[in-house]
Amino acid sequence: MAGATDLPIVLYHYVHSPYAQRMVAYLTLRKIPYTQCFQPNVLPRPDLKEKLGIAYRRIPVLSIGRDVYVDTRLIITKLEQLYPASAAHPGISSSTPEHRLTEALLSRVVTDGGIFMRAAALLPAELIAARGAQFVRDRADLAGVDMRGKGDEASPFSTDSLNARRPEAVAEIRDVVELLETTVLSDGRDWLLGTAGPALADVEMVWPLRWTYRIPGGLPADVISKKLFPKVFSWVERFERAVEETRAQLGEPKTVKGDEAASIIVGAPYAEAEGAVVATDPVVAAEGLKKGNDVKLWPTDWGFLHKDSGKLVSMDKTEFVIETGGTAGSIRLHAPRHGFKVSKAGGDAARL
Ligand SMILES: N[C@@H](CCC(=O)N[C@@H](CS)C(=O)NCC(=O)O)C(=O)O
Repeated sequence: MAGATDLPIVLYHYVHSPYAQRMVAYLTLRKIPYTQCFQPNVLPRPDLKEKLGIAYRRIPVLSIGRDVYVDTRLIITKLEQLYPASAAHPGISSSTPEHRLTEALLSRVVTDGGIFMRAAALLPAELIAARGAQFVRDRADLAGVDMRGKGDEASPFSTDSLNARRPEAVAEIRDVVELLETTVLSDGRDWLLGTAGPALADVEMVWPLRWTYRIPGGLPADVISKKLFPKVFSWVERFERAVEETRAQLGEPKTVKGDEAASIIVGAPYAEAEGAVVATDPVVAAEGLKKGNDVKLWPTDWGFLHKDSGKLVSMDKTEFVIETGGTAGSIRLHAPRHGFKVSKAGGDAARL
């Protein structure tokens, strides 16, 4: 097995994805080289589904060697382990236990606590409508709404539905912005934890706000603006500049098409040794799971209509790993325990 830092990394993403922007910011600040493979912002994504057999329908997806990882929370955790701080790859995570807790809580609360969902609900309905019916229906699929036989208005991304959610979203995002303005940033510091440069806590908190700043008409200026919250807005702009400056030093990542991306992945060695299915794990014990079982794997929040199939390679307290594959060859697919489920294939795979 090669050292992880010798292995190729491929990032599948699209530029307007806020989760992908979070990943790009992390990879840039850590100076971790990667190749990118752009994906459409709606299904189908044959580069993932057909070539690699990955049914997971969300973005980003990142490979390290022949291991492929989904969900930015797992991806960042893996990169922290496989690329420890060095002169070539500056560390941005904290060393004190309090700060490590803050990073972890921010990572959880921004996704699980609904901050991202509220930020997404700030997308003006006209902007979504302008993307067309295919987008509106695709996002209904993402939310798990069966649109068969239904009109576009049944989508949670229809104009009426978006307009109805917006006022609540404005109130919630204002609340988060005010919290930052009046607590950590109130003393005039540059970065959330008082570090000399942007740190993991900044990466974990800034991305939904940074994304909404760029959406034309996203923030109502009378409620959330630079005038009302100067410290938060300056912090977001500072972060933007830090990422841009580092990217300018590094140069743009190489972009490849799906065929090349898939052959880079299946042609590489695995980044990680094969793990075990931990017999004492409560879910392993309850479901009678064993290494080599045919299983289904899916996220439980959004995108759960698309389940991955493969052989269970390992399952421990942090992740599920299955072996799957497509026309390009086989890969190991990793998903975090948190927010995902596995079930024996042929069982009641649809339950959440
Ligand atoms: N928990 C996932 C969420 C990823 C996610 O929801 N990404 C959005 C794009 S920002 C997505 O996949 N949207 C639907 C799509 O692009 O198909 C993560 O941390 O990576």
